[in-house]
Amino acid sequence: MGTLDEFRRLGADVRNWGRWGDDDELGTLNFIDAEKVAEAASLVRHGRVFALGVDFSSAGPQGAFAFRQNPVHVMTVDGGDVTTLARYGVGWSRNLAAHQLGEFFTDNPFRFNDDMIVMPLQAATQWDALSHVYYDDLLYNGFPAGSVTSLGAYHCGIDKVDAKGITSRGVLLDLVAHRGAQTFLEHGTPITPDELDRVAASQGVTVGRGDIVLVRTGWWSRFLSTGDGAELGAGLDWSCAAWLHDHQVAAVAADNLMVEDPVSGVEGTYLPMHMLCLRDMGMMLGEYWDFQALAADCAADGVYEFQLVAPPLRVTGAVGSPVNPIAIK
Ligand code: UVW
Repeated sequence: MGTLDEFRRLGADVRNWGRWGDDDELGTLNFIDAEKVAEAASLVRHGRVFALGVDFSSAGPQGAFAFRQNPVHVMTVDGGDVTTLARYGVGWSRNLAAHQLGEFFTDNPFRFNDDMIVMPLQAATQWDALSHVYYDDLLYNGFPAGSVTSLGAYHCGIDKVDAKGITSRGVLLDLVAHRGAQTFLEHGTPITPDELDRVAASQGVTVGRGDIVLVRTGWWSRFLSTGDGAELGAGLDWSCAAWLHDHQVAAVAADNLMVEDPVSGVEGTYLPMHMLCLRDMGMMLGEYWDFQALAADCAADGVYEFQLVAPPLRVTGAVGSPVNPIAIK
């Protein structure tokens, strides 16, 4: 178990503030340059596409924390409206929506359905923006934490990374296969930097500058079989922040709820790797990704690298974003 002093020392070691300028809000996505994007595209050899996003639905993994709910999806115009509104809508002047829909649906064959979704941006497959987590009242690159207001994140919002795509070479590290786990990595068995090296070596893949590393813990497969979104499983030990820093990784994503191990490896704080990655390094975290089909394909052909395309939504000032990432081989 590390101490808060050790945590702060590692924070100082991996801190990228000023590395790409005092006004930088991209963080380690800066490692992805034009050559890297072209290299990633050259990894597409067969045209096999793997969607890495999970369902956005009421059956999602939220519920354990009162501050996060599963998506609420409601229809705002549907076939049930047609008959009634075509007959009574026009002239229903005190209900403007009914009146307008009545005009659409009267005396012509045109019909349509509309819907809306209400959800925490962190509910399902997502990117954490750099403004998601902080400590000592400072965000990445020293921006004040108070710059995230009720109006959104003025600094380090998800909209700030739009220019990066996000696309790069993706590398899957399959911890489930490496450990020979039944479904997922058992709680209390955090993933160490040495183990990441061993997995990469056994898969015959290297991790380098600008890569987006995908860590398979099996948590999502487990959730699909149990429906228990509160089950903890295992994730990256906080010391993996140094490994990600040393390898000049652009971003890291996992198939679990928090990428890092749910048991804090630092006495006196929660989620130390979140703080080191998002706030000190400027490295985005992806959570609730689904690697099942991709992992099966990688095991079959022995190729663990691919083009990854994972653009967040341009939600102005948001501290995270839903994403439907695509891996292409
Ligand atoms: C927090 O860090 C609070 O949440 P998440 O694991 O979704 O990033």
